[in-house]
Amino acid sequence: MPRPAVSRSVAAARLAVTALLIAAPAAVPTAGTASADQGDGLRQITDAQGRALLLHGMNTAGSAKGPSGLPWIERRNVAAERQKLGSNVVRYIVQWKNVEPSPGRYDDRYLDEVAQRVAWYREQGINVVLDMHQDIYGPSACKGAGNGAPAWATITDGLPCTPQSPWVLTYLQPAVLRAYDNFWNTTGRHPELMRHYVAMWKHVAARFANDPAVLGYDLMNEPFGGTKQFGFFEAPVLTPFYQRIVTAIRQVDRNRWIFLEPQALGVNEGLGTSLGQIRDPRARAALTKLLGQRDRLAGTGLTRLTDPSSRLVLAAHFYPGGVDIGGGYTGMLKTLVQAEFVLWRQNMTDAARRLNTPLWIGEIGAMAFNQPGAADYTRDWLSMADDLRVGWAYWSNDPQADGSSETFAPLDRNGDLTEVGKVVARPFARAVAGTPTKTSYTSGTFTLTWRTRPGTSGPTEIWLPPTVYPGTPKVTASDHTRRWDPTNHVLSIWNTSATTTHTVTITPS
Ligand code: IDC
Repeated sequence: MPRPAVSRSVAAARLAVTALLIAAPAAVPTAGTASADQGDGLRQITDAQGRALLLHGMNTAGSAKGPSGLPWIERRNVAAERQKLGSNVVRYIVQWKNVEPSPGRYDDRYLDEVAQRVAWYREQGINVVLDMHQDIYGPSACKGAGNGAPAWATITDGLPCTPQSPWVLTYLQPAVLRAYDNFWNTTGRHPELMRHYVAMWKHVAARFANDPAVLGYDLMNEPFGGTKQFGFFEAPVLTPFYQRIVTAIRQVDRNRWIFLEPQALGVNEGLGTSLGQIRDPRARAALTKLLGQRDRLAGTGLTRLTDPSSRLVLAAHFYPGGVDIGGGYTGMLKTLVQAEFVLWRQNMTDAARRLNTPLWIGEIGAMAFNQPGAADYTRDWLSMADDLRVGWAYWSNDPQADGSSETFAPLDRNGDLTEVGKVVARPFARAVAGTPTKTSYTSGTFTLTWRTRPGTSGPTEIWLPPTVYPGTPKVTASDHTRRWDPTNHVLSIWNTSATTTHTVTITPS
Protein backbone atom coordinates (compact mmCIF):
# COMPACT_ATOMS: atom_id res chain seq x y z
CA MET A 1 0.00 0.00 0.00
CA PRO A 2 2.11 2.91 -1.21
CA ARG A 3 -0.14 5.72 0.03
CA PRO A 4 -0.11 5.01 3.77
CA ALA A 5 3.60 4.28 3.51
CA VAL A 6 4.14 7.71 2.06
CA SER A 7 2.05 9.49 4.65
CA ARG A 8 3.72 7.52 7.46
CA SER A 9 7.11 8.52 6.18
CA VAL A 10 5.97 12.09 5.65
CA ALA A 11 4.74 12.13 9.24
CA ALA A 12 8.09 10.75 10.34
CA ALA A 13 9.81 13.35 8.24
CA ARG A 14 7.72 16.10 9.78
CA LEU A 15 8.71 14.87 13.22
CA ALA A 16 12.34 14.66 12.24
CA VAL A 17 12.28 18.17 10.82
CA THR A 18 10.52 19.47 13.88
CA ALA A 19 13.12 17.80 16.06
CA LEU A 20 15.87 19.27 13.94
CA LEU A 21 14.40 22.75 14.17
CA ILE A 22 13.92 22.48 17.90
CA ALA A 23 17.45 21.25 18.33
CA ALA A 24 18.70 24.10 16.18
CA PRO A 25 20.85 26.34 18.32
CA ALA A 26 19.80 29.51 16.66
CA ALA A 27 16.18 28.68 16.01
CA VAL A 28 15.56 28.69 19.75
CA PRO A 29 14.11 32.05 20.69
CA THR A 30 15.79 33.51 23.73
CA ALA A 31 12.57 33.77 25.68
CA GLY A 32 12.83 35.29 29.08
CA THR A 33 14.93 38.27 28.14
CA ALA A 34 13.39 41.71 27.80
CA SER A 35 10.87 41.84 25.01
CA ALA A 36 12.34 45.11 23.77
CA ASP A 37 15.50 43.21 22.98
CA GLN A 38 15.56 43.07 19.21
CA GLY A 39 18.42 40.64 19.06
CA ASP A 40 16.31 37.79 20.44
CA GLY A 41 16.26 34.69 18.36
CA LEU A 42 18.84 35.73 15.79
CA ARG A 43 20.98 32.81 14.75
CA GLN A 44 24.64 32.90 15.67
CA ILE A 45 27.77 32.03 13.75
CA THR A 46 29.23 29.06 15.59
CA ASP A 47 32.63 27.43 15.86
CA ALA A 48 33.54 23.74 15.64
CA GLN A 49 32.55 23.32 19.31
CA GLY A 50 29.13 24.81 18.68
CA ARG A 51 29.97 27.98 20.57
CA ALA A 52 28.53 31.29 19.39
CA LEU A 53 31.23 33.50 17.91
CA LEU A 54 30.82 37.19 18.55
CA LEU A 55 33.32 38.35 15.97
CA HIS A 56 35.21 41.58 16.46
CA GLY A 57 37.96 42.65 14.09
CA MET A 58 39.27 44.81 11.32
CA ASN A 59 38.80 45.20 7.61
CA THR A 60 42.24 44.60 6.15
CA ALA A 61 42.69 46.66 4.26
CA GLY A 62 41.91 49.53 1.94
CA SER A 63 45.47 49.26 0.71
CA ALA A 64 44.66 45.83 -0.77
CA LYS A 65 42.67 47.62 -3.46
CA GLY A 66 45.91 48.60 -5.23
CA PRO A 67 47.74 46.80 -8.05
CA SER A 68 49.19 43.99 -5.90
CA GLY A 69 45.86 43.18 -4.25
CA LEU A 70 47.71 42.86 -0.94
CA PRO A 71 47.25 44.91 2.25
CA TRP A 72 49.91 46.94 4.05
CA ILE A 73 50.21 44.60 7.03
CA GLU A 74 53.19 42.63 8.23
CA ARG A 75 53.10 39.68 10.56
CA ARG A 76 53.77 41.79 13.66
CA ASN A 77 50.76 44.01 12.91
CA VAL A 78 48.51 40.95 13.08
CA ALA A 79 49.99 40.00 16.45
CA ALA A 80 49.50 43.56 17.72
CA GLU A 81 45.87 43.45 16.68
CA ARG A 82 45.20 40.39 18.76
CA GLN A 83 47.07 41.77 21.76
CA LYS A 84 45.76 45.32 21.73
CA LEU A 85 42.26 44.87 20.33
CA GLY A 86 41.56 41.20 21.04
CA SER A 87 40.51 40.66 17.40
CA ASN A 88 39.06 37.24 16.68
CA VAL A 89 38.21 37.97 13.06
CA VAL A 90 39.58 39.79 10.05
CA ARG A 91 37.60 40.72 6.98
CA TYR A 92 40.46 40.21 4.58
CA ILE A 93 40.16 41.98 1.24
CA VAL A 94 40.92 40.16 -1.98
CA GLN A 95 40.32 41.34 -5.51
CA TRP A 96 38.86 39.65 -8.60
CA LYS A 97 41.36 41.52 -10.80
CA ASN A 98 44.22 39.77 -8.98
CA VAL A 99 42.62 36.34 -8.84
CA GLU A 100 41.67 36.26 -12.53
CA PRO A 101 43.91 38.73 -14.36
CA SER A 102 42.87 37.31 -17.74
CA PRO A 103 39.71 35.37 -18.56
CA GLY A 104 39.78 31.87 -17.07
CA ARG A 105 43.45 32.20 -16.00
CA TYR A 106 43.88 32.28 -12.26
CA ASP A 107 46.93 33.74 -10.57
CA ASP A 108 47.71 31.11 -7.97
CA ARG A 109 50.80 33.01 -6.88
CA TYR A 110 48.48 35.76 -5.71
CA LEU A 111 46.42 33.22 -3.79
CA ASP A 112 49.66 31.88 -2.25
CA GLU A 113 50.46 35.41 -1.06
CA VAL A 114 46.98 35.60 0.43
CA ALA A 115 47.46 32.17 2.06
CA GLN A 116 50.72 33.35 3.62
CA ARG A 117 48.88 36.24 5.29
CA VAL A 118 46.02 33.98 6.30
CA ALA A 119 48.66 31.92 8.13
CA TRP A 120 49.65 35.01 10.17
CA TYR A 121 46.06 35.19 11.39
CA ARG A 122 46.03 31.44 12.06
CA GLU A 123 49.06 31.90 14.35
CA GLN A 124 47.04 34.40 16.37
CA GLY A 125 43.84 32.35 16.46
CA ILE A 126 42.05 34.98 14.36
CA ASN A 127 39.31 33.79 11.97
CA VAL A 128 39.54 34.99 8.39
CA VAL A 129 36.61 36.02 6.22
CA LEU A 130 37.79 36.47 2.65
CA ASP A 131 36.01 39.47 1.17
CA MET A 132 35.87 39.83 -2.62
CA HIS A 133 36.01 43.57 -2.51
CA GLN A 134 34.92 46.07 -5.12
CA ASP A 135 34.05 49.74 -5.16
CA ILE A 136 32.91 51.55 -8.33
CA TYR A 137 33.13 48.25 -10.24
CA GLY A 138 36.87 48.18 -10.94
CA PRO A 139 39.87 50.39 -11.73
CA SER A 140 39.11 50.41 -15.46
CA ALA A 141 35.53 51.63 -15.11
CA CYS A 142 36.42 55.21 -14.24
CA LYS A 143 40.05 56.23 -14.64
CA GLY A 144 41.36 54.27 -11.68
CA ALA A 145 38.75 55.46 -9.17
CA GLY A 146 37.44 51.99 -8.39
CA ASN A 147 38.75 48.55 -7.52
CA GLY A 148 37.65 44.95 -7.88
CA ALA A 149 36.94 43.75 -11.41
CA PRO A 150 39.71 43.12 -13.94
CA ALA A 151 39.97 45.31 -17.04
CA TRP A 152 38.84 42.49 -19.36
CA ALA A 153 35.57 42.21 -17.41
CA THR A 154 34.91 45.97 -17.46
CA ILE A 155 32.67 46.75 -20.40
CA THR A 156 31.65 50.40 -20.43
CA ASP A 157 30.62 50.58 -24.12
CA GLY A 158 32.73 53.72 -24.50
CA LEU A 159 30.56 55.83 -22.17
CA PRO A 160 32.19 58.81 -20.40
CA CYS A 161 33.42 58.94 -16.81
CA THR A 162 34.74 61.56 -14.41
CA PRO A 163 35.74 60.52 -10.88
CA GLN A 164 33.68 62.42 -8.29
CA SER A 165 34.09 63.59 -4.73
CA PRO A 166 32.96 62.15 -2.39
CA TRP A 167 33.97 58.93 -4.08
CA VAL A 168 30.55 57.24 -3.84
CA LEU A 169 29.09 59.68 -6.38
CA THR A 170 31.33 58.09 -9.02
CA TYR A 171 28.89 55.15 -8.93
CA LEU A 172 26.45 57.29 -10.93
CA GLN A 173 28.80 58.01 -13.85
CA PRO A 174 27.54 56.61 -17.20
CA ALA A 175 30.53 54.31 -17.75
CA VAL A 176 30.22 52.85 -14.25
CA LEU A 177 26.48 52.24 -14.54
CA ARG A 178 27.07 50.48 -17.86
CA ALA A 179 29.89 48.32 -16.45
CA TYR A 180 27.45 47.03 -13.81
CA ASP A 181 24.60 46.61 -16.28
CA ASN A 182 26.86 44.50 -18.46
CA PHE A 183 28.06 42.49 -15.48
CA TRP A 184 24.53 41.74 -14.29
CA ASN A 185 23.65 41.14 -17.92
CA THR A 186 20.67 43.43 -17.71
CA THR A 187 21.89 44.57 -21.14
CA GLY A 188 21.47 40.99 -22.32
CA ARG A 189 24.87 41.04 -23.99
CA HIS A 190 27.32 39.63 -21.44
CA PRO A 191 26.19 36.49 -19.64
CA GLU A 192 29.83 35.37 -19.52
CA LEU A 193 30.83 37.92 -16.86
CA MET A 194 28.76 36.44 -14.04
CA ARG A 195 29.80 32.97 -15.18
CA HIS A 196 33.44 33.98 -14.73
CA TYR A 197 32.75 35.41 -11.29
CA VAL A 198 31.02 32.22 -10.12
CA ALA A 199 33.86 30.03 -11.43
CA MET A 200 36.42 32.37 -9.88
CA TRP A 201 34.81 31.91 -6.45
CA LYS A 202 34.81 28.16 -6.86
CA HIS A 203 38.53 28.33 -7.57
CA VAL A 204 39.19 30.48 -4.49
CA ALA A 205 37.08 28.24 -2.25
CA ALA A 206 38.88 25.14 -3.51
CA ARG A 207 42.18 26.81 -2.60
CA PHE A 208 41.09 27.60 0.98
CA ALA A 209 38.66 24.76 1.69
CA ASN A 210 41.18 23.03 3.95
CA ASP A 211 42.67 26.08 5.59
CA PRO A 212 41.53 26.00 9.22
CA ALA A 213 41.93 29.76 9.66
CA VAL A 214 39.32 30.55 7.02
CA LEU A 215 35.89 30.97 8.57
CA GLY A 216 34.03 32.22 5.55
CA TYR A 217 33.67 33.88 2.19
CA ASP A 218 32.06 37.27 1.60
CA LEU A 219 30.87 36.90 -1.99
CA MET A 220 30.82 40.55 -3.10
CA ASN A 221 31.46 43.80 -1.33
CA GLU A 222 28.57 46.24 -1.53
CA PRO A 223 26.78 44.97 -4.63
CA PHE A 224 25.51 47.78 -6.81
CA GLY A 225 22.76 47.18 -9.35
CA GLY A 226 23.72 49.75 -11.99
CA THR A 227 20.49 51.08 -13.48
CA LYS A 228 18.46 48.49 -11.52
CA GLN A 229 18.08 49.07 -7.80
CA PHE A 230 16.16 47.72 -4.80
CA GLY A 231 13.24 45.50 -5.91
CA PHE A 232 14.52 45.46 -9.48
CA PHE A 233 17.92 44.23 -8.38
CA GLU A 234 18.12 42.38 -5.07
CA ALA A 235 15.38 39.80 -5.56
CA PRO A 236 15.50 39.16 -9.33
CA VAL A 237 19.23 39.62 -10.04
CA LEU A 238 21.38 39.44 -6.91
CA THR A 239 19.59 36.56 -5.19
CA PRO A 240 19.90 34.06 -8.08
CA PHE A 241 23.48 35.21 -8.62
CA TYR A 242 24.36 34.44 -4.99
CA GLN A 243 22.57 31.13 -5.33
CA ARG A 244 24.84 30.20 -8.23
CA ILE A 245 27.98 31.05 -6.25
CA VAL A 246 26.80 29.26 -3.10
CA THR A 247 26.00 26.14 -5.13
CA ALA A 248 29.40 26.28 -6.85
CA ILE A 249 31.29 26.80 -3.58
CA ARG A 250 29.50 23.91 -1.91
CA GLN A 251 30.89 21.57 -4.56
CA VAL A 252 34.35 22.19 -3.14
CA ASP A 253 33.74 23.42 0.41
CA ARG A 254 30.86 22.25 2.58
CA ASN A 255 31.82 23.98 5.77
CA ARG A 256 32.74 27.62 5.41
CA TRP A 257 30.18 30.27 6.32
CA ILE A 258 29.07 32.23 3.29
CA PHE A 259 28.50 35.94 3.84
CA LEU A 260 25.85 37.55 1.67
CA GLU A 261 25.65 41.32 1.41
CA PRO A 262 22.48 43.17 0.56
CA GLN A 263 22.79 46.05 -1.90
CA ALA A 264 24.67 48.89 -0.24
CA LEU A 265 22.76 51.89 -1.56
CA GLY A 266 20.16 52.82 1.04
CA VAL A 267 20.55 49.60 3.01
CA ASN A 268 23.86 50.83 4.49
CA GLU A 269 21.87 53.75 5.84
CA GLY A 270 19.02 51.70 7.30
CA LEU A 271 16.58 50.88 4.51
CA GLY A 272 15.20 47.34 4.24
CA THR A 273 16.58 44.72 1.89
CA SER A 274 14.60 42.54 -0.49
CA LEU A 275 17.34 39.94 -0.81
CA GLY A 276 15.60 36.59 -1.22
CA GLN A 277 16.03 33.22 0.43
CA ILE A 278 19.12 31.33 -0.68
CA ARG A 279 19.42 27.57 -0.27
CA ASP A 280 22.55 26.20 1.25
CA PRO A 281 23.14 22.84 -0.44
CA ARG A 282 25.06 21.61 2.62
CA ALA A 283 21.84 21.93 4.55
CA ARG A 284 19.76 20.20 1.93
CA ALA A 285 22.22 17.34 1.81
CA ALA A 286 21.95 17.00 5.59
CA LEU A 287 18.16 17.06 5.46
CA THR A 288 18.01 14.57 2.64
CA LYS A 289 20.33 12.24 4.46
CA LEU A 290 18.29 12.54 7.60
CA LEU A 291 14.98 12.05 5.92
CA GLY A 292 15.99 9.79 3.07
CA GLN A 293 12.76 10.93 1.50
CA ARG A 294 13.57 13.78 -0.80
CA ASP A 295 11.47 12.63 -3.77
CA ARG A 296 8.51 11.82 -1.57
CA LEU A 297 8.66 15.19 0.14
CA ALA A 298 7.98 17.04 -3.10
CA GLY A 299 4.81 19.06 -2.74
CA THR A 300 4.48 18.54 1.01
CA GLY A 301 5.91 21.90 1.94
CA LEU A 302 8.68 20.31 3.96
CA THR A 303 11.26 20.92 1.24
CA ARG A 304 10.81 24.65 1.79
CA LEU A 305 11.89 24.54 5.40
CA THR A 306 15.23 26.06 6.20
CA ASP A 307 17.60 23.59 7.68
CA PRO A 308 19.43 25.02 10.70
CA SER A 309 22.67 23.51 9.50
CA SER A 310 22.85 26.05 6.67
CA ARG A 311 25.83 28.34 6.95
CA LEU A 312 24.78 31.57 5.35
CA VAL A 313 25.18 34.96 7.00
CA LEU A 314 23.45 38.24 6.26
CA ALA A 315 26.45 40.53 6.02
CA ALA A 316 25.20 44.09 6.19
CA HIS A 317 27.21 47.31 6.46
CA PHE A 318 26.30 50.30 8.59
CA TYR A 319 27.18 53.72 7.24
CA PRO A 320 24.61 56.21 8.43
CA GLY A 321 24.47 59.23 6.12
CA GLY A 322 27.44 61.48 6.29
CA VAL A 323 29.70 59.95 8.90
CA ASP A 324 32.08 58.22 6.49
CA ILE A 325 32.38 61.25 4.24
CA GLY A 326 33.44 63.68 6.88
CA GLY A 327 30.28 64.54 8.83
CA GLY A 328 30.25 64.85 12.62
CA TYR A 329 28.00 63.31 15.30
CA THR A 330 26.53 66.40 16.90
CA GLY A 331 23.41 68.53 16.57
CA MET A 332 21.02 67.81 13.71
CA LEU A 333 23.30 65.30 12.04
CA LYS A 334 23.49 63.31 15.26
CA THR A 335 19.69 63.21 15.43
CA LEU A 336 19.55 62.02 11.84
CA VAL A 337 22.19 59.37 12.44
CA GLN A 338 20.38 58.15 15.54
CA ALA A 339 17.23 57.69 13.46
CA GLU A 340 19.30 55.60 11.07
CA PHE A 341 20.48 53.47 13.99
CA VAL A 342 16.85 52.67 14.80
CA LEU A 343 15.96 51.94 11.18
CA TRP A 344 19.02 49.82 10.53
CA ARG A 345 18.48 47.78 13.63
CA GLN A 346 14.86 47.09 12.83
CA ASN A 347 15.33 46.35 9.15
CA MET A 348 18.44 44.20 9.43
CA THR A 349 17.18 42.06 12.30
CA ASP A 350 13.89 41.61 10.41
CA ALA A 351 15.80 40.52 7.32
CA ALA A 352 18.04 38.11 9.26
CA ARG A 353 14.94 36.54 10.81
CA ARG A 354 13.20 36.31 7.46
CA LEU A 355 16.25 34.64 5.91
CA ASN A 356 16.93 32.61 9.06
CA THR A 357 20.60 33.62 9.08
CA PRO A 358 22.96 35.14 11.60
CA LEU A 359 23.64 38.84 11.10
CA TRP A 360 27.00 40.50 11.10
CA ILE A 361 28.28 43.95 10.27
CA GLY A 362 30.96 43.58 7.63
CA GLU A 363 31.82 47.29 7.67
CA ILE A 364 31.23 49.92 10.31
CA GLY A 365 33.31 52.80 11.64
CA ALA A 366 35.09 54.93 9.07
CA MET A 367 34.48 58.13 10.94
CA ALA A 368 37.49 60.40 10.91
CA PHE A 369 38.41 60.79 14.56
CA ASN A 370 39.09 64.47 14.19
CA GLN A 371 35.34 64.96 13.57
CA PRO A 372 33.23 66.22 16.48
CA GLY A 373 31.40 63.42 18.29
CA ALA A 374 33.53 60.63 16.78
CA ALA A 375 34.17 58.90 20.11
CA ASP A 376 30.47 59.05 20.97
CA TYR A 377 29.52 57.64 17.61
CA THR A 378 32.00 54.80 18.03
CA ARG A 379 30.68 53.95 21.49
CA ASP A 380 27.10 54.05 20.22
CA TRP A 381 27.60 51.58 17.41
CA LEU A 382 29.69 49.32 19.62
CA SER A 383 26.80 49.28 22.09
CA MET A 384 24.28 48.55 19.35
CA ALA A 385 26.33 45.57 18.19
CA ASP A 386 26.66 44.33 21.79
CA ASP A 387 22.98 44.75 22.33
CA LEU A 388 22.14 42.71 19.24
CA ARG A 389 24.94 40.21 19.90
CA VAL A 390 26.21 40.63 16.35
CA GLY A 391 29.84 40.79 15.34
CA TRP A 392 31.53 43.43 13.25
CA ALA A 393 34.56 44.27 11.17
CA TYR A 394 35.75 47.83 11.58
CA TRP A 395 36.58 49.94 8.51
CA SER A 396 39.54 49.85 8.47
CA ASN A 397 42.95 49.14 9.90
CA ASP A 398 44.84 51.20 7.29
CA PRO A 399 47.26 53.45 9.15
CA GLN A 400 46.86 57.13 8.39
CA ALA A 401 48.58 58.04 5.14
CA ASP A 402 50.84 61.09 5.12
CA GLY A 403 48.76 64.16 4.48
CA SER A 404 45.46 62.28 4.70
CA SER A 405 42.65 63.37 6.98
CA GLU A 406 41.45 59.77 7.32
CA THR A 407 42.33 58.84 10.87
CA PHE A 408 40.25 55.69 11.17
CA ALA A 409 42.77 53.10 12.28
CA PRO A 410 42.63 51.77 15.85
CA LEU A 411 46.35 50.93 15.77
CA ASP A 412 49.21 52.88 14.28
CA ARG A 413 52.06 51.33 12.30
CA ASN A 414 53.90 50.51 15.53
CA GLY A 415 50.92 48.63 16.86
CA ASP A 416 50.03 51.29 19.45
CA LEU A 417 46.43 52.27 20.15
CA THR A 418 45.24 55.47 18.49
CA GLU A 419 42.45 57.65 19.90
CA VAL A 420 39.81 55.53 18.15
CA GLY A 421 41.67 52.41 19.23
CA LYS A 422 41.18 53.35 22.87
CA VAL A 423 37.41 53.26 22.29
CA VAL A 424 37.36 50.17 20.07
CA ALA A 425 39.49 48.14 22.51
CA ARG A 426 36.76 46.98 24.82
CA PRO A 427 35.79 43.68 26.43
CA PHE A 428 33.81 41.12 24.48
CA ALA A 429 32.96 37.46 24.55
CA ARG A 430 34.85 36.00 21.62
CA ALA A 431 33.14 32.62 22.12
CA VAL A 432 30.03 31.79 24.13
CA ALA A 433 29.22 28.25 25.28
CA GLY A 434 25.53 28.62 24.53
CA THR A 435 23.21 31.32 23.27
CA PRO A 436 24.29 34.81 24.33
CA THR A 437 21.20 36.61 25.65
CA LYS A 438 22.73 39.88 26.80
CA THR A 439 26.05 41.61 26.61
CA SER A 440 26.85 45.15 27.63
CA TYR A 441 29.74 47.36 28.64
CA THR A 442 29.78 50.70 30.40
CA SER A 443 32.83 52.35 31.87
CA GLY A 444 34.73 49.31 33.01
CA THR A 445 31.79 47.02 33.82
CA PHE A 446 31.26 44.18 31.41
CA THR A 447 28.31 41.81 31.71
CA LEU A 448 27.29 38.77 29.75
CA THR A 449 24.44 36.34 30.14
CA TRP A 450 23.93 33.21 28.12
CA ARG A 451 21.78 30.14 28.07
CA THR A 452 23.03 26.62 27.86
CA ARG A 453 22.46 25.04 24.48
CA PRO A 454 22.87 21.35 23.72
CA GLY A 455 25.76 20.49 21.46
CA THR A 456 28.26 23.03 22.74
CA SER A 457 31.54 22.23 24.41
CA GLY A 458 34.42 24.24 25.76
CA PRO A 459 34.40 27.42 27.79
CA THR A 460 32.96 30.86 27.24
CA GLU A 461 35.94 33.10 26.50
CA ILE A 462 36.00 36.80 27.28
CA TRP A 463 38.76 39.08 26.11
CA LEU A 464 39.58 42.06 28.33
CA PRO A 465 41.63 45.01 27.05
CA PRO A 466 44.88 45.41 29.01
CA THR A 467 44.35 49.18 28.99
CA VAL A 468 41.18 48.92 31.11
CA TYR A 469 41.94 45.68 33.00
CA PRO A 470 45.68 45.83 33.67
CA GLY A 471 45.64 43.25 36.46
CA THR A 472 43.59 40.21 37.38
CA PRO A 473 39.96 41.29 36.84
CA LYS A 474 37.25 41.16 39.51
CA VAL A 475 34.74 38.53 38.47
CA THR A 476 31.26 37.72 39.75
CA ALA A 477 29.79 34.72 37.94
CA SER A 478 27.21 31.98 38.23
CA ASP A 479 29.89 29.42 37.35
CA HIS A 480 32.93 28.75 39.48
CA THR A 481 35.17 26.88 37.07
CA ARG A 482 37.15 29.72 35.56
CA ARG A 483 40.63 30.51 34.37
CA TRP A 484 42.32 33.86 33.85
CA ASP A 485 45.03 33.87 31.19
CA PRO A 486 47.14 36.97 31.96
CA THR A 487 49.20 36.63 28.79
CA ASN A 488 46.30 36.72 26.35
CA HIS A 489 43.97 38.62 28.67
CA VAL A 490 41.26 36.03 28.28
CA LEU A 491 38.89 34.85 31.00
CA SER A 492 37.50 31.36 30.37
CA ILE A 493 34.36 30.15 32.13
CA TRP A 494 33.01 26.60 31.98
CA ASN A 495 29.28 25.92 32.30
CA THR A 496 29.39 24.22 35.67
CA SER A 497 26.37 25.58 37.50
CA ALA A 498 23.21 23.49 37.26
CA THR A 499 21.20 26.39 35.87
CA THR A 500 20.47 26.96 32.19
CA THR A 501 21.11 30.69 32.49
CA HIS A 502 24.64 31.83 33.18
CA THR A 503 25.91 35.29 34.05
CA VAL A 504 29.20 37.02 34.54
CA THR A 505 30.07 40.57 35.56
CA ILE A 506 33.63 41.81 35.28
CA THR A 507 35.24 44.97 36.61
CA PRO A 508 38.89 46.04 36.79
CA SER A 509 40.77 45.06 39.94
C1 IDC B 1 36.86 53.77 1.00
C2 IDC B 1 38.22 54.27 1.43
C3 IDC B 1 38.58 55.48 0.57
C4 IDC B 1 38.50 55.12 -0.91
C5 IDC B 1 37.15 54.52 -1.23
C6 IDC B 1 37.07 53.97 -2.66
O1 IDC B 1 38.20 54.63 2.81
O2 IDC B 1 39.90 55.92 0.87
O3 IDC B 1 38.67 56.28 -1.71
O4 IDC B 1 36.89 53.43 -0.36
O5 IDC B 1 37.96 52.89 -2.86
C7 IDC B 1 32.58 51.46 1.78
C8 IDC B 1 33.46 50.56 1.01
C9 IDC B 1 34.91 50.77 1.37
C10 IDC B 1 35.17 52.26 1.63
C11 IDC B 1 34.44 52.59 2.91
C12 IDC B 1 34.73 53.97 3.51
O6 IDC B 1 33.10 49.20 1.07
O7 IDC B 1 35.69 50.25 0.35
O8 IDC B 1 36.51 52.59 1.72
N1 IDC B 1 33.01 52.44 2.61
O9 IDC B 1 34.30 55.00 2.66
N2 IDC B 1 31.27 51.51 1.74
C13 IDC B 1 30.83 52.53 2.51
C14 IDC B 1 31.94 53.14 3.07
